[in-house]
This record gives sequence, structure tokens and C-alpha cells, in this order.
Amino acid sequence: MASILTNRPELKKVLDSAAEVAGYLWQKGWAERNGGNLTLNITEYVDDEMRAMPAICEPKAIGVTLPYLKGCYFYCKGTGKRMRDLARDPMCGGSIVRILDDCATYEIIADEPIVPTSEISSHLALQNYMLESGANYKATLHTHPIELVAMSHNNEFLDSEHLTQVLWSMIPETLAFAPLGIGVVPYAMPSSTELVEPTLEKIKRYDVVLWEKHGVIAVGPDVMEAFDQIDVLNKAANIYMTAKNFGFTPDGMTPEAVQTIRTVFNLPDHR
Ligand code: 2HA
Ligand code: ZN
Repeated sequence: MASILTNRPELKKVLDSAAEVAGYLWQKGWAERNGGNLTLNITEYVDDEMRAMPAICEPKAIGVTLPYLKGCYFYCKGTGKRMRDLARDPMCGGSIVRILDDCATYEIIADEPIVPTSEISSHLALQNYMLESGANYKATLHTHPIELVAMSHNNEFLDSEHLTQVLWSMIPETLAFAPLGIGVVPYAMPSSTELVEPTLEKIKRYDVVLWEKHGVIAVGPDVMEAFDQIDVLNKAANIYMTAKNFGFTPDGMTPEAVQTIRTVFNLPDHR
């Protein structure tokens, strides 16, 4: 069957990078079964032919109204689809959607009527925020990184500032590449619109948002950078866990050493 990607090399390149990240998520053990989802704003690649494509499903409600998304197009991983299948072929694991003029509904235009991710309201609310804030960010990525989720089972680490400081102090690169740290959102039912507002509040201040006892969601200029942010923070969590497994609580870098990284890398002060 012809795919929307046929003869659209730039769009294909972007979706190939989503497939590459999907493969990494599976290899890392962060994407069991249908776990995780991703959304890419692909509006810049949309041509007249795509704009004229008819819907292949009934309009569906987003669950929130998102004014900046009017007329935008997104690639969304499909609900129930596996990252490891998406890694082989992004159009088998997801679909292209168009946001309708009411900014509260969308329709699928290609390739198959694969219903987008159950977390679509959080993903699209973040996409709306990225457009509103003028950030040239196109990707949102949700996954289940093992060590970060494990840390969210301890009350001590539900404090965003404390968790951020602990992770920064595990390995110097964490601060360099996640200078805003990680914000924690208290547990809410996966896929519920209850997650939307607290997630938006946290992404304004932090690089990555941790959904208590569930997973993380990150944003980035592209899907690879969103992945990198999660990977860097989870590496720090893994070092914390490894030290604990050796039988000791890691000392962590001193606050002075952390501050020196901030100065040398010319990072803004943390709030
Ligand atoms: O896509 O991870 O949070 C499945 C999920 C929902
Ligand atoms: Zn999830």
C-alpha cells in the first residue's frame, strides 16, 4: 500500500528518527508491550496534497481545547501499538492527524485509521504550550524508564527540587545536559486529563516531568533530544541505584562541585 511517506523524503527522515528512538526505548527495557508514546509536530512538512487529504475516521475529541494547534498536523504513536514494531515501520505503529478548526478535535488522514496514543491530551497540551511559548520544539516523548520510576516510589524523591539535586550530584554531565532538572507530578490515572495541568506547570520549570509511579514525559526540538534528556537523567538514577546495590548511599558531588559545573558550562542559575 502507498504510504504518505512515499516521495516525501523530509517527512520520512523525521519519522525514521522516531523509529530509531522507539528502538532505543525497547532495547533499554523502557517500552514493555505498548508502553510509552510519542507525538511529533510535522506541520512544516505538510504540502497541498496532504492538506487536501480526506479524513479516514470520524473526528475525535482531544479532551482539552488547544488554540495554538489550529490547522497543525502531528504524527502520533497509536494506542496499543508497540514501540518495537514502530522501530521497524513508523506508519505501522502510528498515524498522521490533523487538528480541526475548533482546536478541540482531530481527524486521522494517513496511512491507516490507527487511533493515537491514550496520552494524547497531555502530548497535545505540551505541543500547544511549545507553540505558545515560541520554543522551536516539535517532539513530546513519554516512556517508562526503570530507575526513575523506581525512585518515584519513595516519598523522599517526590520533592522535585530534592530529586533534581540528588540526580545532578551523581555524575557531572547530568547538570550540563539537564540544567533545569526533573519535576514530579503526583500520581494520577494514566491517560487521564488530570495529568494535563500539573504536567504543563512542571514543564515550564523543568527539562523532564516524572509522573509518580508511572513514567516520564519530555519535550525537545526533535525526538532524539527529548530522548537524550530522559536518558541523561535516568543514567544518574541508575548510578544512585548501583551505589545502593553496592550497599551504600552515594555521597554525591559536593554542592561546590555542582556549582563549578554550572559556572564552567555557563548554565543559568536554577530558578
Ligand atoms: O501507551 O504508556 O501511559 C501506553 C502508556 C500510557
Ligand atoms: Zn505510560
